[in-house]
Amino acid sequence: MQRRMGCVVRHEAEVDSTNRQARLWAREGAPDGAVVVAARQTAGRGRMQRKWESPAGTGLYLSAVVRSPLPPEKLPCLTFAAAMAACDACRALGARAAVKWPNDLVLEGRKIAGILLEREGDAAVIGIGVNVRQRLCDFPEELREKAGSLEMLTGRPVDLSALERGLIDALGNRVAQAERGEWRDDYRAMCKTLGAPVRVIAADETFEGTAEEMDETGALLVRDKTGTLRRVLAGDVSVRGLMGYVDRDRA
Ligand code: BT5
Repeated sequence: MQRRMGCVVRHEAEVDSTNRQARLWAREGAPDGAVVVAARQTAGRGRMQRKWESPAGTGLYLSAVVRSPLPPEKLPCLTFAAAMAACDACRALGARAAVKWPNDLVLEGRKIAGILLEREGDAAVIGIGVNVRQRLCDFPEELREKAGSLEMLTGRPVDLSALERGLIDALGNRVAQAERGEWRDDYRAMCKTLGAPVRVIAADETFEGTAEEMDETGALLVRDKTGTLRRVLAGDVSVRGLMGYVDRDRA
């Protein structure tokens, strides 16, 4: 059977953003599972108009077009599928990565990867950026406390093509799992935010508490200091550990 994810893979030396390119491609009829990979992004982006640092040859920048049978309200679970896929691919290299709710991958308390899920018509576009070769000095000053790369943190060389293949395969498996509605248990097991003290930073308020659970929609349930359980939706907020970006002793 022909594989779904990565059925066509476009490799580009440089693009503005693989998500933007995948969205254009989706509009032109890219098949389900089509993937764009770039060696460098000049306008890599994160959520909420934030920037994703994407220097040449140091990271994996990849976006997949997914034409999922999931109803639109369930598509956000593809973010969780992608975070698990990135985690699988990094763990296959021996890196003890974990997921930080909702869309980050962390290793030793540092962010090594991020996920950006967007919609283009009926299609979903899943963007994944993984830091592979950066040294600390390669990151802009403001990220040096919280960002890291696979090679920097494991001390071992990483074959970018092998990581790309591993990530595409893992993404295929995790998307299929999410479409069967079975993503939650594995995500909870990989997610280091659960049980941890967190600071929730929303547009209109910031509060602290303990992340107790994640519900079946993927919302985080945080017990605040007054004892109230508050439902926090991915997309609206940033969540920080209280001892740095994530709690390092839990990485
Ligand atoms: C994300 O957003 O983490 C999603 C990143 C998705 C990037 C991929 S690369 C392939 C595809 N094409 C794209 O254009 N995007 C996707 P968010 O949770 O909003 O985090 C963004 C924040 O992470 C920034 O504001 C910085 O603080 C930090 N950051 C930026 N670049 C980073 C890097 N290379 N490593 C670690 N942290 C970074």
